[in-house]
Amino acid sequence: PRHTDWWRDAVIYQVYPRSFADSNGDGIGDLPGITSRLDHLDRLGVDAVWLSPFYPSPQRDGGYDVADYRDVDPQFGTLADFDRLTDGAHALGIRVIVDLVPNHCSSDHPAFQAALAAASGSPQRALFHFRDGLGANGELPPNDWPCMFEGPAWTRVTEPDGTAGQWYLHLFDPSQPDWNWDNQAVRDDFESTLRFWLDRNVDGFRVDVCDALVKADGLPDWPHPTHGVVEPIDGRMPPMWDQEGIHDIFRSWRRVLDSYEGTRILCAEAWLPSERTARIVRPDEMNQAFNFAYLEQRWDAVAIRSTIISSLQANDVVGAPTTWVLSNHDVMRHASRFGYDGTVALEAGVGADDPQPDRALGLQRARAATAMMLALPGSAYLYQGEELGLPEVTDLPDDVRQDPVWERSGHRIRGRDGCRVPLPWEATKLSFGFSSVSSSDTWLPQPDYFGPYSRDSQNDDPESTLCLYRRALEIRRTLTGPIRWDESAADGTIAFARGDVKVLANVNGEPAALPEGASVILSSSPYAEPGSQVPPNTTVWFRCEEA
Ligand code: TEU
Ligand code: CA
Repeated sequence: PRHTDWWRDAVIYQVYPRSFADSNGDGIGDLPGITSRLDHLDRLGVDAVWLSPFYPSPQRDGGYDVADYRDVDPQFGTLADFDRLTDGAHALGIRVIVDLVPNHCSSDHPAFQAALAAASGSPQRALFHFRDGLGANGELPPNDWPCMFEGPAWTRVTEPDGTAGQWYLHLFDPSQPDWNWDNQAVRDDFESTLRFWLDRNVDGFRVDVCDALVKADGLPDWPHPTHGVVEPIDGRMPPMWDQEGIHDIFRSWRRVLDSYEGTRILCAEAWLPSERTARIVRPDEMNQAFNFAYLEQRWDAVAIRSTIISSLQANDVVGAPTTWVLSNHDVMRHASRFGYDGTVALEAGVGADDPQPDRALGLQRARAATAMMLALPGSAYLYQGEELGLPEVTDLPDDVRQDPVWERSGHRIRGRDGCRVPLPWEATKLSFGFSSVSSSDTWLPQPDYFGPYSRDSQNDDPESTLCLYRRALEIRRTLTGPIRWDESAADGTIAFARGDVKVLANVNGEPAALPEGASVILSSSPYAEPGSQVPPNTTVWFRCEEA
């Protein structure tokens, strides 16, 4: 049903195009592959699909290094393929959201190539952050900012005359130069990009690192760590994150989206504390922001409950509901994250010689965490493969890994490839139906143990993770109204109601009894007869007969 507030309670499914489905046998997923598998999303029951970047790109950062914002990379297909995908999704009532990457482009982008070829001080260089270096010969970077991946946030260029020259700013990989958003030409160009995709009927944009667009005047030093929580230190915000100027940009985008028919949305991707992302979620700015607080939570009832409460309150400030997310293409899949006791570094990337997660425990907790998330008010983001209970692939050989995240503060980390391995569809086919090539020839190899996780193996098994997701999404549509907390919940459990559906999540408590007369309508773990107790690591939804 078309309603203007569709996004408020939408379930939005993230497709990572390289790894969803391959239509032409090159081992790389593509847009026609996605179109051919839309029935899966339809049967799952999602409201929208968000496509990670499919634009022309040298793929140094999985397509988050865009060389042309208004086209499709030939390895993913054509603009006509994009239109067929969008039309096919819309015909099924599934909305389409694309990824906007406005903080940086690829160093292959013609504008950056032109900047390299132009002189210091030229209008071409003014589209980016070029500066002279410090030191007697300009041999030192212009400030002390680190890049998010490895080393300093500055790279020195060789000038057209062959001499060592200026430096350019990149908060991410050196192949991702940051745009200068103080430059009106940059703003105008992105407005054209928005219109280009809106004209092609997209329903919205997920906006990559949107909190980084504006940098503090003069690019001042910042001798503090920039990873983790972004908050003021000595009364100053970090000069590269969440500067006041970002709101003007978002307001200008809002006006563009609102000039189109229907409700088109903006979702902020920013790793900020929820009270700061709430400042972006406004009627005249973005509809949503990823609420990463739930994703970052460790498996503990007290911590999870207080995260839910503070997330709901943070967004109350502007009257928009929050979002929930447990996995994406940047973090260890939650079926593995929860397989460790204690906390685990989210994005570290695990290798074969590191401590391994307990796969069964991780999956059980992941199912419980998802069942809790899908009962909460607001919108939920799913990442492809989580509906299959896919674990992180921790045994990828180092020589096939492609993610540029590799070394940080002196220790080697293996990057984010483990959550980006191509999906298994049919257990008995080559590459489990992902492609017509074998599992060792897909762009990242699939492990043998993917077979039982494949879509067809789970299709008709009522206990499967896939069937749990389908059922949760179906019942979720009937859940309305705010949360009513049950304050009498036993230690280690979380209990609340939405309308006449009650939810009991036994996180880390003792086996817990359901009230007399409860009838279970959904259970994250195989759940025995009425009257038996709900074990830890399990979420159940139930109804009670009216007294
Ligand atoms: O990620 C933004 C981000 O904040 C990064 O820190 C990211 O979380 C990563 O895990 C760092 O190790 C977005 C995209 O989702 C990511 O895939 C890109 O690499 C990044 O922007 C740069 O475009
Ligand atoms: Ca392909």
